[in-house]
Amino acid sequence: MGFPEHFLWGGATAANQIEGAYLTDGKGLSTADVVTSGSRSVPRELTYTVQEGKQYPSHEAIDFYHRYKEDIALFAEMGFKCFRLSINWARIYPRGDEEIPNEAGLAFYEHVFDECLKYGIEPVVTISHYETPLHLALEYGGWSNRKLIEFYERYCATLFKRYHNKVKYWMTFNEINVICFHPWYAGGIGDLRAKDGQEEYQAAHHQFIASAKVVQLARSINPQMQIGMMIAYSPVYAETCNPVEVQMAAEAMQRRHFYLDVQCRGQYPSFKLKEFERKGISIRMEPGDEQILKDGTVDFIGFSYYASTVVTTRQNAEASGGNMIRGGVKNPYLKASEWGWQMDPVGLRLILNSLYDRYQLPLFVVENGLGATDTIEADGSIQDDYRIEYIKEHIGEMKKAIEIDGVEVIGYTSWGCIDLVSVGTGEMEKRYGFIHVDKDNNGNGTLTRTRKKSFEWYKQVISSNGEVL
Ligand code: BGP
Repeated sequence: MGFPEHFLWGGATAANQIEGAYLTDGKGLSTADVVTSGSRSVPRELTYTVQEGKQYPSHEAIDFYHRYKEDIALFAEMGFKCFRLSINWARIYPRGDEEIPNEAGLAFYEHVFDECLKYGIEPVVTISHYETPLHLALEYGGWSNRKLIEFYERYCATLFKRYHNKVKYWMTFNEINVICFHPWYAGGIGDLRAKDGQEEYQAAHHQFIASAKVVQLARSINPQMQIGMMIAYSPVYAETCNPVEVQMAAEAMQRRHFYLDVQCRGQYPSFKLKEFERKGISIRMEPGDEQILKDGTVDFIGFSYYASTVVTTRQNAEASGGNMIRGGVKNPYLKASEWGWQMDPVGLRLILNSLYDRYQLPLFVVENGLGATDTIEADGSIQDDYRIEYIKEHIGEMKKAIEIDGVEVIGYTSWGCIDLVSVGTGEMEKRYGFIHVDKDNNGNGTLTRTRKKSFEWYKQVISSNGEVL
């Protein structure tokens, strides 16, 4: 009973939110390097230079690039079984379209993986997490251009050949469904170029093909490797039992299922094809694409889960707050985070069940956690009981999904296990970590790492394999 014996407990990060060293050792600029923090604006023109000042994520981030040994040692102290990180494409192929990879970039990740493996920590790698080499965005229009498939395949071939004995779990694109909300982050497509869905869905198609092709590629290089998809997934509730609202909620879920259906079942679902027809969207496919999708379905589903959403037919209903992919109205049964994300542990059990019912694939909770402002007490400690409570409740519901419902969950990685730069705010003070990093929104601070109260708590969760919460 309880969690499976080899359950992958750990934490999650993304390269552009932790590494810093944004031009070190031959790294090229990525799309993430040129977003300005504060206004959260993405470049409006397709020609620009990096401005001095506040950049998202700050070009230094938490300097994981130079401090990874210290950080991984802290993860090991907590007993991590795995560590989710991403590879910054522009470290490996600085422009994205060259043929020879940058050896210094490859060596960096090799050292990071070796450091993890030294402690028995399994690296879990996101191949593309909200960054594309900037050159591919400027010269090719990002993922709206089919050429990117070829560049991505080359990048993946390089990674798989180099790391196949060190990395078993891979995910092809972070939150693939975000391409329609934030085409710059998720697809390297400038905001002004994408408006009506045509370009975003075309870009999504290219990512689907790229993902399916590299699933096959990975199998040919080392069949032990497990390639997953990754989606931002959460329940959408109807505000009342009015069937019209229930239908609205179902449609919102279909918008999520589209990505899952293509990547897990290997074909476009009928409801999406009908929607494309109605909206006059036509996806350019090449001969063979349908077969590629069929042959390249994923081995597991990774997903992020933070909060749930409520939809209503009421006009002028009070909005819930939320972020780029959430929205909707207030749920009177739930508390919200400082950023208006409506915390819903039971929602995690619900979606674990609905995903498993629908796809019968192993599930991996690769992001979950509470972004909060932490206070440093006079004695230097951080008493983050609110974070403990959030994670405890979510793990508790995940446990029910496993124990009571029989859902196959292979792991849980808490988002931002060490404080990092937030995507939504571009700043440091929305913190998720078990480990505090001394750096403020203005980039001041010593970058010193300190254990929060939640550090000891998570350590006992892992050592008891989820029995002591
Ligand atoms: C997800 C992203 C992460 C992460 C997280 C929290 O959408 O995959 O990169 O940042 O959200 O969001 P935020 O940083 O806005 O709190």
